Amino acid sequence: MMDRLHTAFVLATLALGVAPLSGHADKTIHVKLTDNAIEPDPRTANAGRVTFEVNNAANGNTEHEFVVLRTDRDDGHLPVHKGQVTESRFKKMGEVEDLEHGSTKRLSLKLAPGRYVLICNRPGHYEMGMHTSFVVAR
Ligand SMILES: [Cu+2]
Repeated sequence: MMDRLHTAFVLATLALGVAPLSGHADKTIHVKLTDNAIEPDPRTANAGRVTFEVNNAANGNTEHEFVVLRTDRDDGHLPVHKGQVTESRFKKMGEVEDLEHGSTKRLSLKLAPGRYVLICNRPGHYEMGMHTSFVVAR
C-alpha cells in the first residue's frame, strides 16, 4: 500500500518536472538602463520568483546600479538626500551594483504582490530620471 502511494507520488513529481508550467515558471524581466531612465520589459510580474536581467545600455562610460525597493510611493517622489534616495526609509528587496557600460547582471528575488520602485542610486542618477515603478500581481 505504502509502496503504491510512494510510486504515485514519484510519478506525479516527475510529471510536474517535465510539464510546461508556464504559470509557475520563473519570470525574467529584461531591464535596460539608459542615462536617464530605467526600462523594465515587461513592467509587471506575478508574485513569486522574479529574475531581473539588468543591462547597462547607457551611452556614457558611467557605471550604474539597480535597486529594488518595496513602496506604495510614486517612483518620482522618493525622499532624496545629497543626490541619493534615502534607501533606509524603505524595504530594500535587493540590488546589483557596479554595472559597467555594456554589462549585464542578474538579480533573482522572491516578490510578494504589491508596488515596487526600481532606481539607480548612484549620486544624482535618480534625479536624472533613473527610476520607474514595477507592479507584482497575485
Ligand atoms: Cu545610474
